[in-house]
Parts: sequence; structure tokens; C-alpha cells
Amino acid sequence: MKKMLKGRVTKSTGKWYKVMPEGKNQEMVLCQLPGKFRLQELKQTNPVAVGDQVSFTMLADGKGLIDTIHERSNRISRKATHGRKGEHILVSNVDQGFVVQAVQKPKFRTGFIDRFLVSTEAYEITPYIILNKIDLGSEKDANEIAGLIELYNELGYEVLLTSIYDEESIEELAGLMKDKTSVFIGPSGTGKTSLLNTIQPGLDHSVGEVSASSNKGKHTTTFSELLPLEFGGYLVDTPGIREFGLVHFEPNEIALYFPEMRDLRTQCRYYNCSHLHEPGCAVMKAFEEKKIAPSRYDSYISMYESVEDEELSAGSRKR
Ligand SMILES: Nc1nc2c(ncn2[C@@H]2O[C@H](COP(=O)(O)OP(=O)(O)OP(=O)(O)O)[C@@H](O)[C@H]2O)c(=O)[nH]1
Ligand SMILES: [Mg+2]
Ligand SMILES: [Zn+2]
Repeated sequence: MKKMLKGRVTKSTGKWYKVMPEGKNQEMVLCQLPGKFRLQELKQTNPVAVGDQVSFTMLADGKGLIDTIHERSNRISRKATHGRKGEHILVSNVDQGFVVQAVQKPKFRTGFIDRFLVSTEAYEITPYIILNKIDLGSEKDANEIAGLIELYNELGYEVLLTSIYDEESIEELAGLMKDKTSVFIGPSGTGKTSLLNTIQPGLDHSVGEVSASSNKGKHTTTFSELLPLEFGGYLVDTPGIREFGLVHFEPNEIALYFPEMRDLRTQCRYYNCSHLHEPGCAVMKAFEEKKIAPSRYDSYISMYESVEDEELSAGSRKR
């Protein structure tokens, strides 16, 4: 009988999975995945994600073969890119997610933040917003940043202002990460890997310069990786993503994950109100009365429409 071991996937290249076996000071095992999993999980572009708990058997050559992917307690997914259909799981089994944006280079986008928040709300993952590179903020940015903090704080989200040159901000961030599994998600060049290196010097993950022409990082982080933190906990550093496409959402479900719309929904005239054009819509009324921020309502419309498009195209494929 082959011995079955349990472990957690820390890195995936799509071909190989680096697995950290349970127990202290275990050596990493490189595992492969039998083809049967690929057939079963056609809805996902990656059947095994970083953060997954797996059972595996050891082969004679010291490599492992994944036998079971254990049920995920949660996950953060995005729509697959490069013309592929379905879901791409960025990470699974996490306690909290940090959306990493920068004051400048590249400038933060509320649309990205809002999509991230909807995804974490849906999977009950504690979200935090990081606004990094505060050292680059000019006088002109100050008002905008204050507005952003006020907006999200009022909705119940914490905004952390960080800079890799500001020790206090790094300590605060590290304090939140202690003993938890966290993930950094954000566009390329916002400083995810830099923050990780500052929190835990010695890891020496390579950091990319932001290119002057595009203001984006040069995609230095190419694979997600789960790393143990010396002070307790784990952090998953992910490669930069341009868009955060929602998957597996029904259009009418989206308002549920907007705290400022959640309770209003039941006051709309129609139970299936889209909050886009119906008469007697409580959400639109609140927007007109400036109780819902324009950037948030814009995000809502954009998410609703993209999810609706996806549904329509899925429907036409069936026919
Ligand atoms: N001024 C300033 N620059 C920073 C800060 N944090 C990161 N940077 C710079 O931003 C650039 C990109 O940083 P990375 O850490 O590679 O960004 P990333 O988010 O990991 O990018 P991807 O791996 O491509 O997703 C590097 O040149 C860093 O030195 C900061 O707080 N202030
Ligand atoms: Mg990086
Ligand atoms: Zn409505």
C-alpha cells in the first residue's frame, strides 16, 4: 500500500505543483497531477490552485502524485484571460485578501478595488485595501486619497496607506498578517513583491522596475507563491493582473455584495430590479441623492453588464 500524505500547494506552474507536506520542517515535494483531474474540472483553467490542500503519494523518484484535492473553504477567482473560457482560481483557503493599489505609478483604479471587494464579500474573505507608494503622493493627490479613504471606511473597509520607505506602515501591515493566510492581489507594478520583501527581508523575490512608457511593472512575478512568514502566517504573492473579471455571479446577485445597496434592494418596486433603469428603484434614488458614490455606482453598472454579457453568451452557446 502506498502511503498517502497531506500537504498544501505553494506554487503551481500548471505542470508541476510544489507541495508543503504537513508537519514541521518538511521538505517540499514536487507533485504532478494525473490527467483525470483536467477532464473533471473543465470549468477552471487551473484544476489545482495555490493554497489548495491535497493528498498525494510519493513515487520512487522522490516526486509526488496528487490523489485528492480537498474541498476549498473559499477562493478568489477571476475570469480566465487570453481567450480562454471559465474560471481562473487565483488562490484558495485564505483568511484575508489585500488589494494592492498605488498612489501613482500606476495610479489606483476604483473599478479594480470594487471588483475585488465584491469577490471577497461573496466568499467571506476579509478584505483590506492597500494604497502603496504614499511617498510618491503629491499635494494634488492628497485630497483624492482622503476622499478614497473616507468612501471605503464608510462602507466598512479598512484602507492602509503604505510605502516600502515607511517602516511604521510596514509594521502595521505585518501585524495584520500575523498567523493568517493572506494574499496580495493587484495590477502589475503596484509593489506587491516589494511589500513582501520589506515585511520579510531575505526572501529576495525579484522586483521589477515600472516601465516609463506604460507605467506598469514588467511582470516580474510570473507565478503565485505561498510563503511562510517568520512571525507566523502565510502570504501569497500573485502576478499582477490588469483586469479582475468576475466569474460565477448572477447579475441580480451583485448588489448583494455592495454594502451600500444591500439593504436598499428590498425597497425597490420590482423584486428583480436591476437598479439600472426601473421606476421606483431605491438604489437609483439613493444615487441621485448622493448617498451612493458615483465611482461605486459606475463599478456596479460595469460589473452588472459584464456578468450579463457572459450569461447571454453562455445561453447562446447552449442553443
Ligand atoms: N516609490 C515607491 N516605489 C515602490 C514602492 N513599492 C514598490 N515600489 C517600486 O515599484 C516597482 C514595482 O514593484 P514590484 O514589487 O515589482 O511590483 P509588483 O506589484 O510585485 O508587480 P508584478 O509582480 O508585476 O505584479 C519597483 O520599482 C519598486 O521598487 C513604494 O512604496 N514607493
Ligand atoms: Mg510582483
Ligand atoms: Zn432597484
